[in-house]
Amino acid sequence: MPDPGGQRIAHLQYLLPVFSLFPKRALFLERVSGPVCGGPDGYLVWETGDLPKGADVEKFIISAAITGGMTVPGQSEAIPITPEAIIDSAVGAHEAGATIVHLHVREPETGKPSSDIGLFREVVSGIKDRCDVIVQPTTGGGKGMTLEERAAVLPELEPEMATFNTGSFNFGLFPIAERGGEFEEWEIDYLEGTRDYIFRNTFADMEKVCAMFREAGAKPELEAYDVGHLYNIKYLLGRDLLDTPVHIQFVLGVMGANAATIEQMMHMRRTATELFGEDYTWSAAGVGYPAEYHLAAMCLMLGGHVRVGLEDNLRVSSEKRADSNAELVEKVVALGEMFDREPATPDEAREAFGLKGRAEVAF
Ligand code: KMH
Ligand code: ZN
Repeated sequence: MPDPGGQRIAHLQYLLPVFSLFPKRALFLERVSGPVCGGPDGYLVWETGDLPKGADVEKFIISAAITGGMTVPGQSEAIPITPEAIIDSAVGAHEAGATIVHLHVREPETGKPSSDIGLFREVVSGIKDRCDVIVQPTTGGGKGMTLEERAAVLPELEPEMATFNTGSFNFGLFPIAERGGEFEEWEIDYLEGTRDYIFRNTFADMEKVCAMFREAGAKPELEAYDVGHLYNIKYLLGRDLLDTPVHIQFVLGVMGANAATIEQMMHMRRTATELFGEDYTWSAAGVGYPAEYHLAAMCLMLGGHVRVGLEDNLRVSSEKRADSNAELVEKVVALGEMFDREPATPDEAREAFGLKGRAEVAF
């Protein structure tokens, strides 16, 4: 038994839930002299019983990024292309636990990323007819689309949420073509073309899009790919162009922006907290494998939300390519269980984010 007079160091359940073998119970570190078993040198880990009231970690919101706008179909047969396939994949992801589905559309014949509002309308209304998942179209679009094309989903669909990209940067996918594979000619051109591609989101662009979000009554998910983008968000808040609390997603691992490492993720999170205090919600999207799940595990430990999906990552393990978005969601649900966190329902997320509700959208 630990010495009752010893110094209690920390509630480890809050800080390092991965260490807890006793879910819903509290572990404490006790400072002792000399080497001890069961804890770091000089500390004894002991269990004290039920967690203090209110110590349960909140539910987590899973966003499933279904198809993407910067990848090409030749990268994986699992990437859904037609409106029917995108709808089925989104509904399947929701059934597996996704709270939000993040959506792009593709030309049904070729699989090329598209900004066709008719395709968007078909997809979002097809999903809405089948389930109550939060439908979140992109305003990032794909290579070569104008800002007007990318942002047209806001006035046209008036969604509950949409993505908002918070800075310009190089977006390089050309190494995928260099690695070789079974690609159509247009796919190689598309990927190769990113050698000279800037994903443009200037201050003027962002100011315009902020106004469009307010007009549409949509909540932006603020995509921050690098630490400077957090300062751009601060600027927009300072001009009263965004409503609080903001929801920020750290997107790490794009070639041309910040890396999907534990250190950079912590740097982004720490910087965001310095800039915004506790007055924001957040999630992370790791691009590639295993980045997607490394970042998801960090989000789960640190109280954030998560994003997975074929837009960002094509593997479910180092041995196996993903067959579906649902499979990627299932893995993050299982990861959540290990951290005593369960997925939020769409209505719970609506409440947490203060969304207007699915009755208020224009589709
Ligand atoms: N393609 C991802 C790296 C958006 O669609 O607006 C980021 C993204 C942004 O999903
Ligand atoms: Zn996207």
